[in-house]
Amino acid sequence: MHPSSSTPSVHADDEVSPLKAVIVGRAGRACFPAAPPAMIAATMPEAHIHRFKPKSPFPDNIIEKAEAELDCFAAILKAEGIRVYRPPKGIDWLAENGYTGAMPRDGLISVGKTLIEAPFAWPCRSREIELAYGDILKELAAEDSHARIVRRPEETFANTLLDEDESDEKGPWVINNSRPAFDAADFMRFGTVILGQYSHVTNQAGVDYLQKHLPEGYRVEMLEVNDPNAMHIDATILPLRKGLLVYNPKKITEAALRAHEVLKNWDLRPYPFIPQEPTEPPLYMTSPWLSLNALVLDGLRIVVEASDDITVEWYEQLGMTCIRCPFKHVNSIGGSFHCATVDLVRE
Ligand code: DAV
Repeated sequence: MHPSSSTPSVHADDEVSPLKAVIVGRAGRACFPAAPPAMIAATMPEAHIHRFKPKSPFPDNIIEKAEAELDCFAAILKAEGIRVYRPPKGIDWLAENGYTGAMPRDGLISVGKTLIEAPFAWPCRSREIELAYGDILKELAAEDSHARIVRRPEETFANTLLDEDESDEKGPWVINNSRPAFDAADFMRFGTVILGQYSHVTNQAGVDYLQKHLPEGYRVEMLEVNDPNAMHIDATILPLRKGLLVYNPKKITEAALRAHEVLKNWDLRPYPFIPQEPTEPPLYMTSPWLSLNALVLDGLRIVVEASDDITVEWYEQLGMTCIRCPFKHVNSIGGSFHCATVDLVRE
């Protein structure tokens, strides 16, 4: 865990260069995140909406298996020579009225040598990074004097995002613009351009906040996405290597992607299948498009859900080598390999 003084603790400028250091989440005593009914209705699968209330833990057997899958994933990454940081075991999210520590991608984004904590829109997630990742953030700062860690400021805890009287400019989203809000998973790095989407958890003030904290010379550009339930871009687009990106054609068009100079000459491939809803365990929080929520190790190799044969075959046709890892129970509680990680260093 202790890089030499010459190795950075944070330095990532894209999603595909060789991964050298990463955070892998832990589930802990994970619970359905409670949020206002309008937020849940806008973002969560209809069949499970009734579970998103306070003190509603995920089933024990699912959490137990999810934890084992996360450990297996971390072991795969370590065996590849990647430095892996993990949060403490057994955090009681039930007692904290929180969600889980398994999805750190939503709450942290590295850009260059800066690591930014997201001002979550969901109040139940407001202390998630502090509780699960506070010590890791301190360690990263201690290891590398060039790392800049931007913690979530107090003013972003204000609980005004769903207030009616502030919501004139809300547009299609349930949140207003009364304070900065974004989830880090609504953004991806493409060199000095950060592509993102507005969503039910990301507002203009949040985009402005992110832009303000980016290193000099970096800028945010917003994608035109067709997704009335938008929350996180990482099941909509997936860069496989420099110059090749796959996307969900139900949510974004090739033209919308190519409109951004940074993707102008890229090979852009629509995912050619309709991903199927698994029967067990249920996808409590997401669509089956998690096939696009994979983790690229280096532009050649990619970690994919062990049973997802059609996706593995397709990625291999596109020139990737797939590393299979079982992850269905992590999927069940809200995400896949991209969600469960934070890239800290990509060479
Ligand atoms: O398609 O349900 C999941 C994104 C997870 N970060 C979806 C989006």
